[in-house]
Amino acid sequence: MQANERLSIAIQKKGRLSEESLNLLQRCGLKLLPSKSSLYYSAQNLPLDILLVRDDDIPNLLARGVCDVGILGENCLQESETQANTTPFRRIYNLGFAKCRLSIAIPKDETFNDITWLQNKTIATSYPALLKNFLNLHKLNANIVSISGSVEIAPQLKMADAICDLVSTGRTLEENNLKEEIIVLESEAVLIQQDKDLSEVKGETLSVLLRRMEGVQQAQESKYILFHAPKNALEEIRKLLPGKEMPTIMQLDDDSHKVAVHVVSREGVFWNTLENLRQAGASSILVMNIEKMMV
Ligand code: PRT
Ligand code: ZN
Repeated sequence: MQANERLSIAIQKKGRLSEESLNLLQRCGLKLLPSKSSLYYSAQNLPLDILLVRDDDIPNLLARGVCDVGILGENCLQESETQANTTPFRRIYNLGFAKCRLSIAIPKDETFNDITWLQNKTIATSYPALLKNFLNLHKLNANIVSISGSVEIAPQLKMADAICDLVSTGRTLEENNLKEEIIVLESEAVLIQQDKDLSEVKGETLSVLLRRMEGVQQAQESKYILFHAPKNALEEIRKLLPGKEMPTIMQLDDDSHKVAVHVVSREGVFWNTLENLRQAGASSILVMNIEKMMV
């Protein structure tokens, strides 16, 4: 196979997305060999390479055809699409990690009645294009100060009245005496490609990878539940099973009144579900993680 038929995936080299991106690809069964330069990994068991780059560079690398697909935050992607005003990238898969929101926050001692508070204010952000869009949408006029880091200190430095920045736990806002008022965008990591089809070989590699990603995600969200139950309680127990999956029911060797029930739940299994199962007659309840899944 020619070198250019290897699918290249760009992921963040160092930062909040890097560990989970690499972890996901490894859980898809890729055996990765790092390059001497530490700029990329080569997969040994699929025609695929992983490029390690800054997340902000990923849209540009895709647009130039340097790589085929990339993993980055929806926030970063939308800022880049809005700035460049180009055809949107194709979102192939929402990956469910690096969840955060781009929010407008103001000093705690300010009274915020509604969005018009922002009128003629100065707002510091690393997302000027998304903020400008948002303000235009609400027919508001505000002065945007574009800064690349430590946005949260701008109000203390009297550089701005408010900020528009990423929030996940809210601790940074709290530490800087700010309160979150408006969510501009909800974000998570996404797998993207340019809005055009890949070659047949690369497309096939991507399909294999996507199937495995789905398997990893399903396995992550699912639990395998096993328990014993009296036959006459099965009807009630069925109603309590999370996810309403079809259970496997097996006769127990030494007890003709009881059966063993196995079921895959596609939802989280909470303590109160287990307590309800127990109350309905279930015993020896086990809840196990699933490593891989293909349906
Ligand atoms: O060097 P490179 O350009 O590759 O990395 P970067 O510095 O641009 O990005 P990085 O690694 O900080 O973040 C990468 C991506 O992670 C972001 O683009 C988001 O998609 C996602 N992400 C998820 C976050 C956060 N959560 C997050 N909390 N990115 C940044 N933050 C910062 C935020 O800016 C603020 O300073 O964390 C602080 C707030 O966190 P809380 O928990 O205190 O609310
Ligand atoms: Zn970045």
